[in-house]
Amino acid sequence: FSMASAQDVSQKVVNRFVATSNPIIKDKYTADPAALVKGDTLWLYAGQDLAGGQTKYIMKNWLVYSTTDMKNWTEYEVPLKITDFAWAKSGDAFAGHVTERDGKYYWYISSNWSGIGVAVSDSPTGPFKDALGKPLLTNDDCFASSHAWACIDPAVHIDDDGQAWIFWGNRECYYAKLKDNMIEIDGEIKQMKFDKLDFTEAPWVHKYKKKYYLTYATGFPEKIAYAMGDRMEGPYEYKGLLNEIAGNSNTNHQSIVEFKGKWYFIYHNGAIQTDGSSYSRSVCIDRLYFNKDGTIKRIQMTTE
Ligand code: FUB
Repeated sequence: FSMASAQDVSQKVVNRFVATSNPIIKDKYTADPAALVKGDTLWLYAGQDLAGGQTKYIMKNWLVYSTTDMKNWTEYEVPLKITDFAWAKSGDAFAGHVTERDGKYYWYISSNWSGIGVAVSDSPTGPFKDALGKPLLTNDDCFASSHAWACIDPAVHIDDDGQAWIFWGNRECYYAKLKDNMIEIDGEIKQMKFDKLDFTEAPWVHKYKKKYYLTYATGFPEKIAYAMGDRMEGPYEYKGLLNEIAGNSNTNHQSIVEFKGKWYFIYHNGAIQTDGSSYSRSVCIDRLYFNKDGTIKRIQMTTE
């Protein structure tokens, strides 16, 4: 168990700010949040939207922030860039997810057409280095893939028995086990299927009171839906929507974590007044509440 906290990291701090309203980051556009809770710190990883009013993605960097109270935030120097992956360098810094095992931090990333990669660091702030020099997963690993973008949006969940699982996909949802070294797929790649899985992208798995929750973006413009199961591999039962189209953004990408006894729904919208849009998004945080039967209440998207 690593106790790395905001105080003992080596990467340079580039900014400190107080966030009392949504979007929490206002000096840059940030998208595809993925949070990691370690000890008393919540680490927030996101892609940076550089489009500035243009109507296409321009995403070259991933960013890292930390907080111990969900109000005071620290931003560190850029920990990872698309150019750190030689095989993906002309792509964009699409959604990723950072997880920790045995004191090492693994950042699973995607790029729009090159595949899913993994970078590793001894610190939650990086610097991160491409662990493989090639993709961990490509479109060829997505056997049902009928289009070029199936291989994006990785999310990893280490189960209570220590087994790590990776989920990913666009239009088709895939999953596999990871080996203990976290940088190799273990065994078969499978496709997630169930009755009402109208899956667009952005899978995320969390666990609450022994139940597994698979959340994902559905439709387009996207809303976030969720399904519940008793095992990581399902079967999952569709339970409904969690949020609506997130202000002015076609995409909607969630990260769900428990921090200091409270559950949070972290996502992005396009709400910054001047030129917030589908390509200039902003990370927001709202509370997530469970009902007594384990279902999740609709998220109230707030400006607070
Ligand atoms: O940010 C680029 C892509 O848009 C992500 O990979 C998707 O989840 C969507 O948010």
